[in-house]
Amino acid sequence: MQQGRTTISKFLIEQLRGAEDQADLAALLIDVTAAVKSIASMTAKGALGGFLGSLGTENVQGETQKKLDVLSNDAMIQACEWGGLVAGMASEEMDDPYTLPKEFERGPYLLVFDPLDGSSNIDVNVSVGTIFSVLRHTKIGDPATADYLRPGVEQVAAGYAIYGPATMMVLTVGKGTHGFTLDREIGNFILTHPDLKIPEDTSEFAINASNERFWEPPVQRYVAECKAGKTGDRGRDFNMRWIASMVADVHRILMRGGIFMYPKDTKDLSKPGRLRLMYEANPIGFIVEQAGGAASTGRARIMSVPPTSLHQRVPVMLGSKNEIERLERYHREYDSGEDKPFVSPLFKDRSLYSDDARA
Ligand code: AFP
Repeated sequence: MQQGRTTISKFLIEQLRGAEDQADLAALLIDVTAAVKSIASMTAKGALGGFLGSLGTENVQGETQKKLDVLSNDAMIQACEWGGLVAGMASEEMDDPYTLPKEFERGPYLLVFDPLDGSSNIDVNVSVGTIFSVLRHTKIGDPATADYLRPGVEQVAAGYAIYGPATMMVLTVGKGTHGFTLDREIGNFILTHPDLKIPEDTSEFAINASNERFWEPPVQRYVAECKAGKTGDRGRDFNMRWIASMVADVHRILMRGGIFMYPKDTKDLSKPGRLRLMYEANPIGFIVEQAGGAASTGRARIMSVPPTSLHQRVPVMLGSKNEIERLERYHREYDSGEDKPFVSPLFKDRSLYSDDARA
């Protein structure tokens, strides 16, 4: 299809042509693009629209809700609830799944989303995004929470919008990962990045390094080697980035390679990581895998993790395939006791881990 001319609607219709069991999927994704255009308009207005600042409320994650968190959530609900394409929706901003008003027809899909990812960046005008995941719903009647708890391999579509200097959407229906840029003059997304591919190797990593002392040893080992650069085992220098909007860090990785890590840490033992499986790790994992990358918890493929709750968190490491495979090897060597005792440069000659640390 023609780069620079093909609209997202035409692209989706072509990609899904003939896929009978996905007849309505293109229509649902087009409804999602309508919500994204609305959110793009609000984020672009910033302070002029009165959209900045917090509401003084907390979401189910215990995180302060920004005005735009709730407004973006409303935009996704209003664009997708009436078309007879979804049976229900779930979101980072809603404790429980959304039951459609009784007047609306129920459809064959479940839509799960983070309406505004990176919202702590919105007040400082740094890129934020929307992440979405589509699952089939084959049961009759309104879905129960348990009906949403499907592993990432069962997603039929996933994607994100990034509200940056340009507004873009990147999505997959299982046939590669493709990028579209919003032409604000005509109000349509145009195919600009067909068949995105993540380079298998990279020298750029993204992690919130302030958590270093809380990471597991395999992650500390990996990051220490990146920081040691030419002087260490890797024999080459690495660069580091951390935008603190997952969508923005992931978009960079799709454009030029890299590895993104939000690992499990001991800062809050009740949380096995910060990122949520159903509406952050799974959809981004699908996008990354379809672009030739890998997405792992460090010990398992993210998309194979069996969900146990709607807002479940998982450790996330994703991007250039060869780096993910190295990280997984470090986790295997640590778990089996094979790796040499790791002495973090943070602790100089004192061993960070006494023998009982492995217990
Ligand atoms: P917010 O939506 O609360 O800003 O969180 C964004 C996010 O879930 C993800 O997009 C970032 O990669 C990560 O959190 C940033 O976490 P830190 O603030 O701990 O670096």
